[in-house]
Amino acid sequence: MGQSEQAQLQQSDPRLPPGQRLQRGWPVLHYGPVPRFKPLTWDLQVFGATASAEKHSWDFEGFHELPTVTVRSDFHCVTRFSMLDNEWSGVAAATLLELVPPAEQVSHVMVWAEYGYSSNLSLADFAAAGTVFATHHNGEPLTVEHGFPVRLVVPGRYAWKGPKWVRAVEYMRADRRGFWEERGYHNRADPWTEQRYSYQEEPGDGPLR
Ligand SMILES: Nc1nc2c(c(=O)[nH]1)N[C@H]1C(S)=C(S)[C@@H](COP(=O)(O)O)O[C@H]1N2
Ligand SMILES: [Mo]
Repeated sequence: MGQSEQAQLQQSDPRLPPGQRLQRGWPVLHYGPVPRFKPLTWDLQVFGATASAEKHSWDFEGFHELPTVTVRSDFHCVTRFSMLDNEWSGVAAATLLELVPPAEQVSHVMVWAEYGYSSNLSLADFAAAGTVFATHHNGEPLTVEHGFPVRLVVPGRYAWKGPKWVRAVEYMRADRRGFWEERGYHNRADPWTEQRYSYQEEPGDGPLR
């Protein structure tokens, strides 16, 4: 099979959203430096509009005692590369919601990472079955470049919605833009309808900028 035929086949894979192509290997892509992991001070916090009005945090050991899941999903970067059928293991976002219930009015979350990177999600996207705080990819611990010790994975959204080096989840009573959402990227980020840029947003897709 020639290379162009192979490319044709790949482009016609029904798992590939419009405008995306398959990527061999796993590129490293992020803004800013790779943070150094500090085991003694690392924690993962849940704060903001919790039902108890208290914030909650796990240290590194505590987080690794939480129940884990393994999920398979496809990964789509807005720069147009996709990787299909990734196996992610870690703690389901739904588990965090059970352990630290949000207040009734919570509609969105902001997921925070080292150095202030952030991304906002609807509560529905966050609670979705495939949304996971991943510690492993295809059975291997995450490397530091790919987000060790924990990154979020949100299937069904462009990959910038999944912060690497996650440190906190903020429960919110209203939507607010995260790092890329403030810088010209679409608030909803659905790859199937190519919600790439904020100029494509319709009324109701996100808060005013
Ligand atoms: N903390 C942080 N997380 C991030 C980013 C970033 O700049 N900082 N970039 C996002 C983008 S745009 C993509 S495509 C994926 C890339 O993940 P990878 O480097 O593991 O392929 O990480 C996402 N998570
Ligand atoms: Mo990306």
